[in-house]
Amino acid sequence: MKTYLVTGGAGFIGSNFILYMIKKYGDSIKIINVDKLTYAGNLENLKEVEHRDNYKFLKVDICDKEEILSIFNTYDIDRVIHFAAESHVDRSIKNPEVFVNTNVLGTLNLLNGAKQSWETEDGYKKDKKFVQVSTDEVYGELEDEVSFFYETTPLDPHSPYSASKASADLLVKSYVNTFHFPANITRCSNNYGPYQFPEKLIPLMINNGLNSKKLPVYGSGLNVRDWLYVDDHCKAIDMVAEAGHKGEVYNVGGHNEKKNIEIVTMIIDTLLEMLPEEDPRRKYISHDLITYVEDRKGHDFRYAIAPDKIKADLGWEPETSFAEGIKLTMAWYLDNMDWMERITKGDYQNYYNEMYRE
Ligand code: NAD
Ligand code: TDX
Repeated sequence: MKTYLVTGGAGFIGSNFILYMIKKYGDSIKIINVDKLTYAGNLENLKEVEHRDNYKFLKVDICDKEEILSIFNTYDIDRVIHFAAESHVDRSIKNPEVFVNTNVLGTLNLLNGAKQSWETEDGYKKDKKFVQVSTDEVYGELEDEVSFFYETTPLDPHSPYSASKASADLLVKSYVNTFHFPANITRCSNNYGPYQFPEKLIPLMINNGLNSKKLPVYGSGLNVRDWLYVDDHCKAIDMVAEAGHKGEVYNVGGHNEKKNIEIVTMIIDTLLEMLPEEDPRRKYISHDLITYVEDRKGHDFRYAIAPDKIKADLGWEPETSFAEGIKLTMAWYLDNMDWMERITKGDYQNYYNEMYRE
């Protein structure tokens, strides 16, 4: 039975990954979820699995070196799937320090924990793998409408967030080069789906729309992101963990570029399509809610991933069309408004008021 150490498993992608893996492998794997439960971590996402014997949650900060070492000494970990991070670009512009601590030093602690527990006299124990879940933002931005990020594109991070992720990637790469450490790096484009915290574009717009609040579009609204349904991403990570060639980087993208304004417009139209005629919220939902606001500092123009290598090497391709994925996502939020209400109380409300000056 393989044991997975999933870091950041209470966050958006991490919790989707744990649910995906338990659905796929049932009792034949064990999952240890290590999460500090920052504002972005929510154990409610994992209600479905929390009572299982093959799932365990540990409230641990990955910056705590001793705790991380002790986890590796206690459990025989086969796979590290490293999601834990500070993940929001706007927050990194306001407060970069926590991004360096968690994203860089936290990653170093995990690398050291895995290395010391996997090392043997002549290499590493068999079938061990560390997957660093990174981002396309480490490549910087595409200034035109036609080119793509490849694994060979030079790293050129622009925000404190992407600089911290690029630093972590370079540490992983250095462990591969120096110590032949068994790792892969995945770099994916913008994810969307259930359980995403409403500081990110899609859930923020859904939440605001349903509460007849303004829809704040940064700058011109013409910036482009390449959207990937979260389950497709989870599948890619599983495939990389199992079959990724040691030391390789894999880009994971949705072949699905959209301008931000297209996304916001589509959300309004889909809300109107999905809400029943008698729903009182319909009255307030319209394109008039769209409000252009001050641009993000250093706002990257366009991200677009070429996922050719992961297709050629591992046979992975995105399976969910955007039309299908956005409907699944919006249906989930409509069915889980109580989830949204609970997490938008408290800290998030303070952040929102400061960010959008309400
Ligand atoms: P998220 O912010 O929703 O979740 C992050 C999780 O990490 C939370 O549960 C939080 O409590 C936990 N965490 C934060 N600091 C920690 C610490 N010091 N110790 C232990 N746990 C800590 O993030 P997400 O959107 O799920 O992203 C997961 C990973 O995927 C990140 O590494 C991110 O860089 C990467 N990524 C995300 C996207 C995206 O579109 N969301 C795209 C590309 C890459
Ligand atoms: O209120 C908003 N208005 C707006 O116009 C917000 C929150 C965002 N935007 C724009 C900025 C971006 O061009 O929407 C686009 C998407 O923004 P985010 O959801 O903040 O995502 P992004 O900055 O692209 O980063 C995401 O993808 C890469 C994740 O947050 C990262 O963790 C991941 O690495």
